[in-house]
Amino acid sequence: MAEQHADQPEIEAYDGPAGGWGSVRSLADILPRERLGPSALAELARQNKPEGFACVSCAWPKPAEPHAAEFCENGAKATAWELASRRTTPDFFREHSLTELRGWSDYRLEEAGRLTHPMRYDAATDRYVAVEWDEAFDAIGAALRACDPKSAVFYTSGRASLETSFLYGLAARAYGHQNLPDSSNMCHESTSVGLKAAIGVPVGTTRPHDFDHTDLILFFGQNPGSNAPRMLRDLRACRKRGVEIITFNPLRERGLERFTDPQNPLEMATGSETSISTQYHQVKTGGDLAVMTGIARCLLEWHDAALANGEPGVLDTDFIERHTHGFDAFEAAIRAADWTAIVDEAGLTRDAIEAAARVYARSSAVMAIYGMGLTQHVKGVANVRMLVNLLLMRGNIGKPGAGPTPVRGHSNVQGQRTVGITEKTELVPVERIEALYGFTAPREKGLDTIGACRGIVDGPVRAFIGLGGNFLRAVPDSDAIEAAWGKLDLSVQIATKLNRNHLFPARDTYLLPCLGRIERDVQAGRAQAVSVEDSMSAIHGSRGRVEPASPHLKSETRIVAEIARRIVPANPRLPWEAWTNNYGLIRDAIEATWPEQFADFNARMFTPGGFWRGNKAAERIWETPSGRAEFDVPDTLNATGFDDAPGRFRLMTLRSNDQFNTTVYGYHDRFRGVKGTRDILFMHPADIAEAGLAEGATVTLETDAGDGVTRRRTGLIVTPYAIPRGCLGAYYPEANVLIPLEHHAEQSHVLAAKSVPVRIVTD
Ligand SMILES: Nc1nc2c(c(=O)[nH]1)N[C@H]1C(S)=C(S)[C@@H](COP(=O)(O)OP(=O)(O)OC[C@H]3O[C@@H](n4cnc5c(=O)[nH]c(N)nc54)[C@H](O)[C@@H]3O)O[C@H]1N2
Ligand SMILES: Nc1nc2c(c(=O)[nH]1)N[C@H]1C(S)=C(S)[C@@H](COP(=O)(O)OP(=O)(O)OC[C@H]3O[C@@H](n4cnc5c(=O)[nH]c(N)nc54)[C@H](O)[C@@H]3O)O[C@H]1N2
Ligand SMILES: [Mo]
Repeated sequence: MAEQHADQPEIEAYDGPAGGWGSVRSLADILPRERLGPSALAELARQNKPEGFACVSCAWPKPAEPHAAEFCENGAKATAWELASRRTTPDFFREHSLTELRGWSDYRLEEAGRLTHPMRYDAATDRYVAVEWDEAFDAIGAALRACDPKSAVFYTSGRASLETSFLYGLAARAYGHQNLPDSSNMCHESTSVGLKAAIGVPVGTTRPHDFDHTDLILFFGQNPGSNAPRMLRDLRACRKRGVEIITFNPLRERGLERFTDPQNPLEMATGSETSISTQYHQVKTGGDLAVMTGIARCLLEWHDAALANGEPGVLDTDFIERHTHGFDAFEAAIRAADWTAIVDEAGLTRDAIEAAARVYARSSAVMAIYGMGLTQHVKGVANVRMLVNLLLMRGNIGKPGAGPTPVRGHSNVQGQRTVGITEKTELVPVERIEALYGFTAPREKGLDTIGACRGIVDGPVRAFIGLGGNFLRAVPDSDAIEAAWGKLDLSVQIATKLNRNHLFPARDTYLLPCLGRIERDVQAGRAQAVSVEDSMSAIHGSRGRVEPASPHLKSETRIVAEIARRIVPANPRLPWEAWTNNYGLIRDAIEATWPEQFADFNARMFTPGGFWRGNKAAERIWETPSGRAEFDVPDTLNATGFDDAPGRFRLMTLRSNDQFNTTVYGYHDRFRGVKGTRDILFMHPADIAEAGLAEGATVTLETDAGDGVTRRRTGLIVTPYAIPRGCLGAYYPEANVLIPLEHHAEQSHVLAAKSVPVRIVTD
């Protein structure tokens, strides 16, 4: 295991608000850390502007009328990370073998700077050596042609543009597979599966203006202060209008408590804060099904009582009759649920659940915002469906100010799914693709992330292409997958900075450096723009203007096309070269493939605020088998997928405020008061005492999955924290070694990263 410490650990509660001066100070640290001068600030000002670039960090919608500086602390960190002045050159690789680099931390690897040259792994010296682009492409093409297409995996991390993603999916299918896992498989796939089954669309139904019409926000398992900070302004505006925000989260996340807008001079000068949540419920990890069952139960009981008193009911019976299916079975199951079990599984009192239900029962337009706290559980899909059940009970979908609002992760993760990055045939217009592009597309379901991992361990997967990301570090059972990587015939990583995945060679191994989204992308003498889709289905153009980090970089689109033309038989309807010379032609192809959603794509791509590609459920048109929105009957109150047992804890893996997924920007999780280390175990003080541990002691966690495999993470510092009893927290990705590959969500296969059964073993 690589070293992870920066300096001396310091743990001290932070009492500032989210945003505020803390975020300004944190910003002031970033530029020198990446050795950037003030000119970087000019770039920051172009972030999320109509003619600027779409932030490379999160997918939160970019407004039509942006603020002077439409970015947040963490968006700025992401920009600075890409603008970094250091370079990881061929000299760097001459100095360091892969064996040595495997001992470096994630932080140190990426801190080495932007990759500058295409590299090939040389086993004799255990080093990457520079290679010419054409030589690399030819060798990759030959290796792929030599293997069965079904044994190749083309992974995508959610950052690549719509244009690149479309070509990548097309290349895979024309070559002969749809093994197209993407980071969404580890993220909101529970949403894509759950919402599709419930309301016929795989995405949320709300839009930015819904914040102006809502009167209650139910907030489940998402941490906006760190992971979507621009949302805090929407939440603040809602609070100023008196909108209630009811939060369910095992941790008291600062962004959901209080916020000072760092871009509001008056608030900054006076230190005024807006309190965000009007009710804050520290639900047990995996307790949301119980909470939502309790709320539903209250609504049914109050509905009965209201009708008995001759008052209007609490349920929207008209909506339920006209628009839904399956209510009777749902109602029977909820009425049969036992309050003692609900309270026990939720870890909240009945009064607390009733208090939330009371506000829900009197609100007329309700948004339900959620993130990984719901999706990354064995019952992740059931969580999403239960949230929809609650909304359906009161007709809270398809009207202003109401609807499910999943907060997507990567800046284009939702869009990649829209343009064909999926292993599921039914999610792409296969026949239209065949007719337009003149090849026979595979019909057999491809591999998702879990399937790809199994295939790497068991052997049928022979080749892996990573279009961005850090697959090896992001997946569960990361030690086991690392150990199996060497069995591959081919590993190709398209990346901007060095990460741990790049340090595990296959028989043939290539590291291909690409342009970032902020950089100028010139093809055939013309500057190109790309596009991305945000969390609320709006498509935005993005134009990079910065001088590329190295003259040897190629765009992701060009790299994908160069590989494609070497593995797909020549075909005039697949004009890889013409597409790469003019991305506008790729957008025409996207429009031809999905005409309804992408009409006039080129003309509309720079619409302020993006153009909306539409959403049937938002119009109350339900594209489900029954033609109605579907109620779902949960089969349990416990989302973890395992029973409690003496000594067994529920471990959640968490992001700090100083990282983007596996990219560690630094060692300061400001809001949680942790500095200098990521080797932390958050634990309730009474659990610490009961286990006979002392604050600051180091312990080992061992997975308690009963599958005969030993999985351990050592050296975690016991840290008293306001977390429910029986629950623990540790940082992702360092804790991924503890998550069994088969501990994933039913149906969606999202790793159950928020509830891993573990035991504490003293070091
Ligand atoms: N700066 C920054 N921005 C990011 C990212 C980043 O790493 N850094 N990552 C991006 C990506 S890819 C994604 S997917 C999103 C992730 O954004 P989030 O969805 O916020 O993901 P997490 O940080 O994993 O945190 C999930 C939250 O759920 C809570 N939680 C854990 N278990 C439960 C539970 O059982 N029930 C409930 N109700 N809550 C629970 C945790 O306490 C935490 O507040 O952010 C995106 N934006
Ligand atoms: N335990 C645990 N595991 C998790 C999660 C969790 O909450 N807990 N969250 C899951 C989630 S939500 C996600 S989305 C996945 C994330 O999984 P990934 O998307 O695979 O991982 P990232 O860390 O976002 O990828 C970072 C790398 O992307 C490359 N990169 C950055 N920008 C670019 C670019 O513009 N182009 C290219 N080609 N490469 C670029 C850099 O080399 C960088 O090292 O992890 C999942 N794993
Ligand atoms: Mo994600």
